[in-house]
Amino acid sequence: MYHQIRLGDNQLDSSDPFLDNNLQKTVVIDTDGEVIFYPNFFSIEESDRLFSDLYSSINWKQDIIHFYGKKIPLPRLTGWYGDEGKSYTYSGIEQHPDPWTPTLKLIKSKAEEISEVTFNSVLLNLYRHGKDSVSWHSDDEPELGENPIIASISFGGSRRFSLKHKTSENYKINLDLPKGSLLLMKGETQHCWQHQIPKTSKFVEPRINLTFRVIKPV
Ligand SMILES: O=C(O)CCC(=O)C(=O)O
Ligand SMILES: [Mn+2]
Repeated sequence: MYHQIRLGDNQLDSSDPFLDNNLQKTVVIDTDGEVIFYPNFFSIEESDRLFSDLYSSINWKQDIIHFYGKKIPLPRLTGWYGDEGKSYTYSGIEQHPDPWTPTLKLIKSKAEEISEVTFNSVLLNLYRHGKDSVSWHSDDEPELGENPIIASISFGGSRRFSLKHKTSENYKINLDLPKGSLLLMKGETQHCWQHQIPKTSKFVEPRINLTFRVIKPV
């Protein structure tokens, strides 16, 4: 089975007390985990302002992974911010967070209000063009605990996001993540599903993604 979620398919769930009248919500996955999509979590104006702010103020780094004796630069730039002492290993790279900035605190508090979680760190990715990507993975590092809740916010150019079930091979979902959107991944999602941002040969504007996380002592 192949699922394609289009923006026009989003349905308003007015029974959710966190939603104001303009906030749309779509349940993307409700089997073996839960993924909820809010396409217009931030307004276009606010998203453009936050994109410019983050683009110029984040301490963007080019991480390198070691693969069969070769040094391979990750196909994106990253930034890592959070509470002091919350270090985290990602793709074999130990990350030490920079301290929260006022802009990140503002975005974090909006993410926390809807997620009902206090996040202590955020990983930022900058996809400079269509050749930047993140390959199939689950956010299942031990520091994230058993069933992590991850709030993923996007600014800048829209990119395709894909989810595939780990055992039901042909169960796959594609959705585009536009500027200002929030994707909440919870429950068993990271056990049962993988996700990616594939490369594209189409022209795409630079994109910034923030994934707010709770890092636990291991
Ligand atoms: O850019 C995205 O939307 C996803 C990023 C991601 O999956 C990650 O950093 O773990
Ligand atoms: Mn991820």
